[in-house]
Amino acid sequence: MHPFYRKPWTALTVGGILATRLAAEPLEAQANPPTAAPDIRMNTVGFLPAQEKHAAIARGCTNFTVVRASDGAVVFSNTISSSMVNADTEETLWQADFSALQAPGKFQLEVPGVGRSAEFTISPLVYAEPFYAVERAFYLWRCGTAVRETWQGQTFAHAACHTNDAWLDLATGQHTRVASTRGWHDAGDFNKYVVNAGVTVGVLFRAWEDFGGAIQKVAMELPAMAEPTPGWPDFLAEIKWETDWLLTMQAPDGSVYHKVSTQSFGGFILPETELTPRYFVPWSSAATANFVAMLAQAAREFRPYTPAYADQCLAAASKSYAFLTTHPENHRADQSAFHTGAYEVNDRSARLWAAAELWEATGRADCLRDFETRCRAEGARVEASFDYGNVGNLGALTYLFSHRPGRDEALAGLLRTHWLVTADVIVQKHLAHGYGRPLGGSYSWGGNGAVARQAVILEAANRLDPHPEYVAASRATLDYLLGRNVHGRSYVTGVGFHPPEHPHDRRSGADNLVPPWPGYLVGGPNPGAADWHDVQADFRTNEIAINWQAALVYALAAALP
Ligand code: 9MR
Ligand code: ZN
Repeated sequence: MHPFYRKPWTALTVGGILATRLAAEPLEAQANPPTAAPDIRMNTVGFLPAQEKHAAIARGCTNFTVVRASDGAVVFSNTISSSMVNADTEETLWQADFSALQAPGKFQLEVPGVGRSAEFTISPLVYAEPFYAVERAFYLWRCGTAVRETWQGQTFAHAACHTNDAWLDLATGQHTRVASTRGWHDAGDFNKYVVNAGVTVGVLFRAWEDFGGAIQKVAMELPAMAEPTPGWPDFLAEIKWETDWLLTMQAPDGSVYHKVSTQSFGGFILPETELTPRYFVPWSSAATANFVAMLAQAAREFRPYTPAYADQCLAAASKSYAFLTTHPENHRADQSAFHTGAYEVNDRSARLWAAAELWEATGRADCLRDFETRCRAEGARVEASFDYGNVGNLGALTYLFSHRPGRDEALAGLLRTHWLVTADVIVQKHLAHGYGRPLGGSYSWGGNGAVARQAVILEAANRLDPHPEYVAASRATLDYLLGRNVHGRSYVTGVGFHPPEHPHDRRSGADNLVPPWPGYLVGGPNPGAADWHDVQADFRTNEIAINWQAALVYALAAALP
């Protein structure tokens, strides 16, 4: 059905890296029978005309039609192409393929003996509205200001919050407040964590670099800001809200505080009513390295709009890089006074990313050497899935697509090969999975974000070596997250069929509105393939978070016209 023969499986042994990773994959998790999911499970937002179109049907069937939503006229019919046992959910799934239907419109799938699907759209613009909602969710996460959104007839809003951030007491022992406002709340909680900002900002900037032209066509309707200066693209203005905060996280010696946080998680109240003191948390080398990478990248991306701000970002990045070179050991933050998100990770991958970004921003030979030494030491490794704790892929991308002279072309070539092999494995996992999930049967906290982040790997592979399977697998991240999954539901609030209603989000729990704040991706099934519960208390599967959200912004941006 899906020819993907370009690379032989023997390629898996390149560098010995991927073969090892595959062997180390955990066994498929135990499945829980899903409750009351519809039998027809598919992306219920819809498809681009040329996109592959698949539905998984959880009841025996032999043929199906696609009908026009307005009058029920049959526009397409086909036999069921195959049935298969999906290992991670232990279900037999019948596969409907209607990729050949390309005409724009609103449709439903109709399966004799099973039923009708929710409505879906085929249109070149089908992802513009989801992109709007999912990107605007960052604006709604802004700390230190009032925000407001009207979505599907409801207005979601809160007043300016956490305007007293933050106390230095627990970082330096000084009873002093230093301004650390702005930034985004991390997740369903209101704290601000530098390490998790790293992969978030890195992936957002990557979206801008890769799809900035398409992104700019979607008006984000952000409130007018005194700064950045008019003429900034909304997408970059949104990231600047975060970098403005990040700049406050640098200590005078160049180290970077790990986070700004209450000592314990607060209750389900609106952020402006959370008046518990918030503190700077002692520095960590992981936060410092992420800071260097983000601000070096910011300098590069912001320079065309505000050179002075770009200079400020670059100076900050350079100062913290100098600090890191004199503190080569992994230094954990002392978080003993805190019970909030730890994000305690080894700094190795962030140091590699930082070196790549500072090289790309400045051309400094010492930074290039630093990156290449680290990259070689890692065997030019490419991560098959990445998140806040392993951001090396972001450094690899900057290096791979750089136009600067001086690279070790043999190393670049090896990295490129590893990248493509990694992408090929993702394609194979996508094809072997009953819901086309590009992460196969591996589930973890925030796994939905990890699914979306596969799009970053796949789209880069497609730029390195264009191949329609990469694009198809990238779009399959959207299919899975928008309904082609064991629950037959969208995992994004306010978007698609039967989306999450009770995310672990303090704003949603505290306001008096029935629907949750819109546009947010929930963490998703974990530890089993079907272990997702649309229950507010379930922070393990039903929380929202900036790092997962940024990945979905990327996957959607890739599908904008
Ligand atoms: O995404 C994080 C996940 O990888 C960890 O296993 C989990 C427990 O430490 O924490 C997750 O991050 C949460 C953070 O600690 C606090 N804010 C909410 C985040 C999403 O659940
Ligand atoms: Zn706030």
